Amino acid sequence: MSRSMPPPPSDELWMDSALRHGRRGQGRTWPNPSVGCIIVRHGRMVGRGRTMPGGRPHAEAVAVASAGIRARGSTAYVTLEPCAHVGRSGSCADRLVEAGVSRVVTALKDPDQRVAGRGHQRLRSAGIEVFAGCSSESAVRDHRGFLLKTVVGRPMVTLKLAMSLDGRVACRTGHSKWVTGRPARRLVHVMRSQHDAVLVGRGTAQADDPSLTCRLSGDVGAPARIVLDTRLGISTGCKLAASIDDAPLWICHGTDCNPQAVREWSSLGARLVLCRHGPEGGLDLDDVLKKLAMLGITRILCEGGPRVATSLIAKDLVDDLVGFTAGLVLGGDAMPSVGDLHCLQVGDGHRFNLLRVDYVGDDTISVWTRPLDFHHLLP
Ligand code: AOF
Ligand code: ZN
Repeated sequence: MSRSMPPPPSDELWMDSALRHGRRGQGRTWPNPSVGCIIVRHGRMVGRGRTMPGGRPHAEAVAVASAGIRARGSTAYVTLEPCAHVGRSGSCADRLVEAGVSRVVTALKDPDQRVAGRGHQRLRSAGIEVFAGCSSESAVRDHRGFLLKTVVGRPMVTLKLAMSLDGRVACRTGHSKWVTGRPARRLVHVMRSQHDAVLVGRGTAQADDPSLTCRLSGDVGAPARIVLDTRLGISTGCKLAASIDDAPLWICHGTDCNPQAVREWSSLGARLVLCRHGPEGGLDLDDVLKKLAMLGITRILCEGGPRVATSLIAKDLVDDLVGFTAGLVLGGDAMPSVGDLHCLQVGDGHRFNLLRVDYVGDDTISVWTRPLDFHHLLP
């Protein structure tokens, strides 16, 4: 990919629309990225598409179909390099060529080995003008889960902490209902719908007995619920089991678990994922994330508890940190949102960059992120 001139400003505006449209599919397209595509002719949008649930059809196929003959002589804005491999229904680069598109603007190169520059090449060799690298920073952010899964072999992890002003998630008795208010809790359901899976440790699954389903009206996905339970000791009488028809339930466990529990959970319909043990006896989180990526998961929302949060942060596995903070003080004897990290100096802490802050009802939300280097995917 080469960049000769900066893109005209309208390219960035159209690409932002494509990114916004693609983002609306997040949480439902795994193992594929949620790509957005906008087709523009004579300054007007004539077609639009995004990756469909389950990952197919791809965005370009949907957009080209909606544009029909108006795609001739148009510019297509795609948030990821169009695929070049003949998958379940032909390559997107071929679709754009056949539709008569005359210019293609993309945000990023696709690191998938089957694509990796071949999509751009296919378009160029058909005489189409290609500009790659428009709004690439936003695209890296939107496709972060897919990029991490493909390049690093683990999903993106968003850690949600709902805490008091002094960073506590529950009283020392374990009582936690409710630290944050209803609007904040509702926003968590929206966040769930934007992830492929929601993850909790066994402690939280047992203490809170959550169902972790996505209770929103309208056309929303049903992210998989994942519990980390080394010994598979969680009771089959929990709400996660009772709601197994509403959303998939996966349990990551170790080698040392009761065969009776394996049989019971399997017959209930849970997917059991065997993972390696870490040095401290619990599950090795690197291995857990690797196994989940191999199963196609690209975006995980971790909802606690403190033990999982601590291990994820300690291992630098948190990509986005979302803090909901209530105007409540619970005191030093209450449960901290994150456990011991053994920092001796402030510099040993794990620093995140602020993306945005907002009010949610009587609480605040702050979204923090860690920089990610995907230079090789940029022009
Ligand atoms: C596109 N447009 O909307 C998406 C793309 O298994 P397949 O055949 O569906 O291909 C999946 C790969 O296609 C995926 O790994 C990624 O490289 C690309 N995703 N490409 O042109 C899309 N979702
Ligand atoms: Zn494609």
